[in-house]
Amino acid sequence: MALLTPDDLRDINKQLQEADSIVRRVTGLDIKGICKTLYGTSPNSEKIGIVPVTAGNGIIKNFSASLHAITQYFGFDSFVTDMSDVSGYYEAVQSGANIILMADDHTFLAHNLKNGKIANNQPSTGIIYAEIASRNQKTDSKDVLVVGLGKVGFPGAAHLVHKGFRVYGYDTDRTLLEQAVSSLGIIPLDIESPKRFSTFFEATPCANTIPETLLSENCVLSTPGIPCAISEELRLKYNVQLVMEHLGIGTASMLYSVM
Ligand code: NAI
Ligand code: PYL
Ligand code: MG
Repeated sequence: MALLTPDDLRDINKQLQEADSIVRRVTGLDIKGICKTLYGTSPNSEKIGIVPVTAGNGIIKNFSASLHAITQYFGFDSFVTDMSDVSGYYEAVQSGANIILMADDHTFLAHNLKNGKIANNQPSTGIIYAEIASRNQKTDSKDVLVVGLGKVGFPGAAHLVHKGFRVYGYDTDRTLLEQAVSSLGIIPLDIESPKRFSTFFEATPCANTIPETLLSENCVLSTPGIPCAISEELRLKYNVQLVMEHLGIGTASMLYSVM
């Protein structure tokens, strides 16, 4: 998976406030409201232990501190352990954590030790960004384009199909696209005769993945993908309502899904 850099996490509180405000504008709900309706759960005095992990590429500067800021932003009681790895896990449990948040280079998990539920960041992120796209208040159209059908995009596409949307899909990996077509019944995007969309869900690690020919004025683009799927020039030209944030929305989705 593409790893975050400390730069991606700069001003995480500002990123969250801006994301919350655009999510409200696009859907009428804030991020917490989306999580509550999506999972039917609410916080119940959970205490979250955040454990830094040194495996693989090691600690990402600001990662644990950002998770601390994110969990506080959403009103959770949380702390970062002094120790890392196994010792940090032990410290978290000894200090009363009932939800553990920890990530190595492959998996970012939330584990609720009370009820046994566990969440993985990739599907949790795909599902919440797809849910936000599905709540585009500015259109009655049931058409949505999903770009990128990997570990984040595929679960998001599945969520949209289950919600009754007509899901068009595109991935540069033909095998993944064919899998999504056969298992989810999504419609492969015909690049030769493009249609314009009012709602997009994008999950790729590449820039400029959405060509101008597909954009319509005031469309919603909900994307966890880093870097951003459209240029600033196109965003301004089409007044694209861009929901894009680097860690917090996906983390909120994970936490509400394990309550
Ligand atoms: P992945 O590698 O499993 O899937 C990415 C997919 O995008 C692949 O199937 C690839 O073929 C496709 N792709 C690449 N270039 C494309 C293009 N130009 N057009 C169409 N498809 C293209 O990666 P994963 O785990 O699904 O992550 C996707 C992105 O989401 C990454 O940038 C990752 O860093 C980011 N991410 C962001 C999170 C957040 O909270 N903001 C959380 C998790 C992931
Ligand atoms: C969770 C993010 C979203 C995008 N890429 C994922 C990523 O960067 N994963 C790596 C997380 C490593 C954290 C490190 C630490 O500081 O504890 N082990
Ligand atoms: Mg996010």
